[in-house]
Formats: sequence, C-alpha cells, structure tokens
Amino acid sequence: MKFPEDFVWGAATASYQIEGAFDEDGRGESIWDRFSKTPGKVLHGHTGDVACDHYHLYKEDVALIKELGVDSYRFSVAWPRIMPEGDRVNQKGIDFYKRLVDELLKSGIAPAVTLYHWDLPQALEEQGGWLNRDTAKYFRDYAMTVFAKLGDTVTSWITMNEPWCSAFLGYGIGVHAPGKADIPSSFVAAHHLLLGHGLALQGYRQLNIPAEIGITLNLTPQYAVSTRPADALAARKADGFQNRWYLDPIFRGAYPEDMTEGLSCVAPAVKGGDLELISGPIDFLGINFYTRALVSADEQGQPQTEQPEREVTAMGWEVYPESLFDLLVRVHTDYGPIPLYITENGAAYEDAVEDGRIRDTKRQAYLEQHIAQAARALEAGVPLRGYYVWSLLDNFEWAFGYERRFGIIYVDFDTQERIFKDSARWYQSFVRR
Ligand code: IFM
Repeated sequence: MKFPEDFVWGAATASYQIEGAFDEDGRGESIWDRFSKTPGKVLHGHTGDVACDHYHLYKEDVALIKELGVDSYRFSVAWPRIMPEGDRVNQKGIDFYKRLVDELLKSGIAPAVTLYHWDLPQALEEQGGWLNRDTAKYFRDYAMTVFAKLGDTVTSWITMNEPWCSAFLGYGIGVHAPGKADIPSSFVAAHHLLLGHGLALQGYRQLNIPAEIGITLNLTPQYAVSTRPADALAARKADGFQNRWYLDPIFRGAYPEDMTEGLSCVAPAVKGGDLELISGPIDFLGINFYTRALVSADEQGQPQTEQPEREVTAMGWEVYPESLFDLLVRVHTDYGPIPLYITENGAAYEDAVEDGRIRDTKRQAYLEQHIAQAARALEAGVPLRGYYVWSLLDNFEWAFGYERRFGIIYVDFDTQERIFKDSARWYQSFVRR
C-alpha cells in the first residue's frame, strides 16, 4: 500500500462521547444530556455523564495518542461548554480546549477540530433547535468565538459532523436527540444545519485564518439489488436522500431536483442567499464511511434496504470495503476536484479482555481492508489527504450507550483503565512504517 509522505494518519473522537464532566466548570445542558436521561431512549439508560472521563484524563489520553504515533487527532468542541445557554461565553470551557490543544501541540499532534458533533445546548432546543432558523445564526456566533480563541493553533476545522444524522435521526425518526419524529421537518432541520455551516464558513473567511476548513458528511453508497429499472430508481432515490441532499447544495448550490418535487416543505425554509452561503468554497470534504446499503424498490417504488450479503459488524453494518473505493472515486468525479479526508472509519465488535490483551482481529482486518481501498483510490487519482480511525477510545455510542465498542483502545468504564487493543498495535506499526 502506497501513501504519500504527507498523508495524514489520525484518530477521532467527539465531545459528548468521551468527555464526561457534564456539569463541571459551567458547562450547560446539551440535547444529549436531556435525551439520554429520558427513560427508554438509550440502551440500559446509559448517559455521557462520565463517559471516558476525558475532561480529567486528557493529558493521559494525549500521551496515548502520541504513543499511537498518529499525525493528527480529530475531536469536537462541546457547544454547551463554550456557551452554556447557546449565547453567553463561558471562559472555563474555552480554557479546557486550550489546555487540550496545547498538550497536543507539545506532543507534535495536529489538532483537527469539529465544531458541531451533535451536542446542541438544550436552551437552544427549547427555542426549536435546528427547526429554528436562528439556531444557524447562534451556531455562527459560537463558531466565531471558537475561531477567535483557538484559531491560530488548529490545523483543520470541520464545521459540522454528519448533518444527516442530526436532521434525520434527531428530528425525522427521533432515535437520536432531541428525539423528534417528523420526517418532513427533518429536511428543514437539514437546511438549517447546512445554513449554519455556510454562515460559519463565511465568518471564518473574513478572519483570514490560514488553517483549512471543511465539513464532514456520512456518505453511504446505495447499490441497487438488481438491474431492474425500478430497483435502480429506488437506489437513486436513496442516494438522493442520504448523500446528494448534502453534496449537491455544498458543491452545486442547489438541492437535487429529483428529490425536491416530493419535498414541498423545504422550499419555504430556503431564503434568498442561503444556497450561496452553503456552497461557499471549502478546502476539503470530510467523509465518514462505515458501510454500503443494498436497495430494492417496494411495491410503490419506494426504496427499501435489503439484508446485507456479507458479514456484518456488531452494529449490523455490512463489511464491504470496495464500496469505499467506489465512493471516493464517485465523489471526486461528480463533485471534485476537492481534497478529501476520511474523517471516520472503523468498526464495533464485541471485545474480550484475555490476559490483559484484546485480540480484535476482525477490527484490525476491517481497518486493513479499508485502508487498502483508500490506497487504491489514491492510485486512481483521488486527492485523498488523510485517514482517521473511529475511534481512538471505546466510548458512548449514542442510542447504544456503552454497549458498542468502536475504540482501537479499550476502556474499562468502571476503572477508566485504557488498554491498546491488537488493532491499535497494528495501526501504530502501520503509521510508523
Ligand atoms: O460514533 C459515531 C460518531 O459519533 C459519528 N459517526 C458514526 C460513529 C459510529 O456510529
């Protein structure tokens, strides 16, 4: 596998999933605090109150990142630490991220910072959350605060992580915070998330900060189960819903026409100038990749997801590495040229600690196979700049709580002990080769 000298190898996490310290140093309540404490929403009633206690153990965690030998660490800033009610600035929150960034820089690790990885201040949700257009403006103000405080120390900025998840899982079917279930309005939420991205991007450009800025999308290639035209059309629709609904406005300044016909609810939310902001030039696109989907048409011609053909991970997600290659080539061909990063890739498996060791051979194979497809894409001319493993640590896997382990480093949630799994040892030797 050949990678350029300056290819960025990294590992990623997100604030609510690892930090804990949910009520310390002035942090406000987030929609995930509220959601996880609502009975029946998260498996076993788990919450992020303590998580990996990274807020207190960040120095030890940075030492682990250094030991891993990666170039960059992707983490997210918790909006409710910086602005507990969504507007007023909390200096102690900023201080935490300054300490974290300093520690990374001292260790020679480049910080890649995501501004929104799903922890909206609950106070803003009380005003409608992402269904309220003003939330996009609050997001810009929050982003500008973070840019001003950390701007000269961060290597790359990611405005939003996976707006599809925030919009669809959070406002469409309610399996994520804030737990609202109304499919049409989830498209309005998606528009406001993208608008927040556009406004933050516009503000960022005015600051002339030299670091790069982009957005991260979770893209899932949709393959028709057969060559039947109805299945092909269904797969195209599913692609419109999952992928093009985000890629098109960002790169083409328009929502996909074949999708908007049935979505009359969106038009009133789109005001003049929004799409110009959303399609402002970005320096890179971050792609989170886990699996593909196999799609067929139901009797009404609507897309339905078919059973996977190959082995699945503990999330039930099919392991199909070749689709990463297809996806990278497709994004480059249809939306490029644009530098790409794989900002997340990894797998949950049931891990067992035996004699102090975690022999996670399946996770290691998953990583090796996907990195091989990334190498293939590079060879095919895709401007892929980096790869981040999801995740550095086992952590709070949203509605699954601590029941799904994505880490390459094992976390004992009772003692907060960390143990390098075999996959981490493999990744360590791979990035250092
Ligand atoms: O844990 C999540 C992460 O927060 C966003 N991308 C997908 C991961 C695995 O589900």
